[in-house]
Amino acid sequence: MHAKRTLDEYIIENQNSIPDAAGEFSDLLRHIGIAGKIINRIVNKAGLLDVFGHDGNVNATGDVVQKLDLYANDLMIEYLQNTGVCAGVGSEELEHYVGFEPRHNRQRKYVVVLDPLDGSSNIDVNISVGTIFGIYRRKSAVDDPVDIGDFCQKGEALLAAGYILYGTSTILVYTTGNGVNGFTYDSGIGEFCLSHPMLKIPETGKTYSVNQGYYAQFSSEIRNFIDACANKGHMLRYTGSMVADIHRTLCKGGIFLYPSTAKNPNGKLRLLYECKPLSFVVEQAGGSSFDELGRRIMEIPITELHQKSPILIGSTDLVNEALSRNR
Ligand code: P6P
Repeated sequence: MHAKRTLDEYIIENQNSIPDAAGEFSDLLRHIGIAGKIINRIVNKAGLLDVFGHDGNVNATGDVVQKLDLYANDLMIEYLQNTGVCAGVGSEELEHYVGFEPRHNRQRKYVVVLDPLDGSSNIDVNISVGTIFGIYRRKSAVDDPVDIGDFCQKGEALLAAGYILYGTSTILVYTTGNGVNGFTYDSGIGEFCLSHPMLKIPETGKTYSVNQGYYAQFSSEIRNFIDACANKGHMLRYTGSMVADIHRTLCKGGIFLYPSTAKNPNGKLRLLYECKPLSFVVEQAGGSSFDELGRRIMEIPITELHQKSPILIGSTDLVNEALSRNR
């Protein structure tokens, strides 16, 4: 019987892929995993705790804040701060980035961008939700306070990115630029175990994922592409939870689209802590990710923390077909 390969073992075995990591980078990934296990426990019991519903506020980008959003946000921040190597966090739940004081006499070399609980409005109805994270090396000096320039970096500068999907099972998927691996949580031993080694997205697929309710607000080119998918008999699958839709697309092939609409002329999804980390993962798995104008998501400059972008992401054949209608 083969021993299960845990996330911790995999991270340590591969930590040399990050220059001058000296174990610090591994600590960062491991702490994200630990926080994910705790969030998983709470998400799985949400119906039994007073964590359903929202706390009556809206976040920096106008989304109604669910109680669990704040819980996940505070937990992730606590664990990242405790590593001593994270200098600060840019989170969907916080209007401004948060900087950390020095800890354990370690050098705060990295910053983390985070959507602590994406799709959280689905929690009350038991639909999968997820955590999205990206790790950058800070640009400012390690002994200085972080500044906005440490966070507003292009996707190409990402050292690592991934997500934790709290679904029928809980899986942590991440890349450090050398392929994509998935680790399924085994509650029997309390560890994420390698279950999806070197994930590759199929070059094409028969599933398109878009909120059909906005069809009338899409550009004619996007509507033409959606019509072509429907006429080919492709399946429409949309959960309202980006991490779940992207994970299905990654595993089965297909395309996820959140185009610009009258309501969201720049798209709804956030470039820094949703689009770029997930684009890093999908590209590393052999897929593509662009905005409606054909700009590669990983190259789009970021000027503000909560900047939004339309996104077409998934199997390269389908993304190219969608874009060909815009050219
Ligand atoms: P809509 C969840 O709020 C989210 O940020 C993503 O997880 C999801 O893909 C999208 O918004 C859903 O938005 O407008 O279709 O409800």
